[in-house]
Amino acid sequence: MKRFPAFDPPEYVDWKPDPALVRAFRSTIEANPERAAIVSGLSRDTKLELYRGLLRARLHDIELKRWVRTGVISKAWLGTGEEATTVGPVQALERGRDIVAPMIRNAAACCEMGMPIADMLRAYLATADSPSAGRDLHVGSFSHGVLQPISHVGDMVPVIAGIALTFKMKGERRVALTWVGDGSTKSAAAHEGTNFAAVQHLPAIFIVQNNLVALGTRLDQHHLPGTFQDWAASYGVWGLACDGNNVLDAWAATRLAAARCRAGQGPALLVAETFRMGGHATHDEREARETFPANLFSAWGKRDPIGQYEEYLKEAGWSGQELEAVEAGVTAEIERAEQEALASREKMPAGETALLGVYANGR
Ligand SMILES: Cc1ncc(C[n+]2csc(CCOP(=O)(O)OP(=O)(O)O)c2C)c(N)n1
Ligand SMILES: [Mg+2]
Repeated sequence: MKRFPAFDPPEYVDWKPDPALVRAFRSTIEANPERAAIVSGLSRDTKLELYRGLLRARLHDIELKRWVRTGVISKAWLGTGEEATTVGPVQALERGRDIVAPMIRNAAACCEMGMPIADMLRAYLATADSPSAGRDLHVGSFSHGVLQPISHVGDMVPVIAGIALTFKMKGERRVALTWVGDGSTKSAAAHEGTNFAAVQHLPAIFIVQNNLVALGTRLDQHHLPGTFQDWAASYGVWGLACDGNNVLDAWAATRLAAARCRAGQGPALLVAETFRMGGHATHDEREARETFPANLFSAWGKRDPIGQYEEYLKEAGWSGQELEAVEAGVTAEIERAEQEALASREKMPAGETALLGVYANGR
């Protein structure tokens, strides 16, 4: 895809495929017969839809960065480098039936569940026609199956467990999914919710999104075991590890997890390994670079989920021009959304509307 020197992590600006990593991308899927079998059944359209989702996520974030840089907003929380951990799993669900609860790093889930991109951008502008009518930049939409997260990390785990409980009680073959950051796994709510889902055999998927950092705290400072290898087993839950930078692997792992949930086999805990290529938000990108040795950024930068997937698609027969045409379509989609969202600034909410819809009966 087109690179954006003013906004991309420096590692992406002159990104070139590394042949060994391109091979590893393919062998990650081929090495596991179950995942290889379901990936080999993916249609060309679905593969392209995954690509479209990755581009949408990246370009949505670039737009927000542009807004920060030009003073439209003061700050944005981005998922740069972690797009595959969100886009693969959401596309593996039954959209229209299943429920997701994205955290701030998973904004792409909203778009992939069908929420308009303009609404995502309006949430940052706090306009009256934004999803929370200007009250909160956390975004959700019940009608699209997206729960609006609250700010407290880990708290969506018991909420998702509760939703999965209703699916089970009503005998509905639906799945509820949320992401839990490596840092958020340390919250009491995440523990309670995971354990509740485990003992009740609920159709819930928890994706531990291990991006090696929680705000300014490195994984080795908050997680003594070093990895999450034993996390699922410690709850007695079925689990899988997946490459969070490989959209096909994340898709396939979620597909397997969802099939188990629908068959009444209880929850799944997926561990997706990835890396935060920016700061916690746009305000601390420099500090984030000081938090880790530079070679970690260069190693993960080479595994850019979009660059790597483009190489896979080219090997699978797509031409550069075909991929560029897809990108042009997504770029136009984002540009339209940006114009729509900016136009909404004429509709800022009146202060007293902050009290509406908070308590029952409008009081
Ligand atoms: C209960 C709670 N404690 C602290 C915070 C402040 N906070 C917001 S995000 C964050 C880091 C979360 O790290 P992680 O779970 O690894 O997710 P990541 O940001 O890396 O995606 C913290 C500490 C919060 N929102 N909620
Ligand atoms: Mg983290």
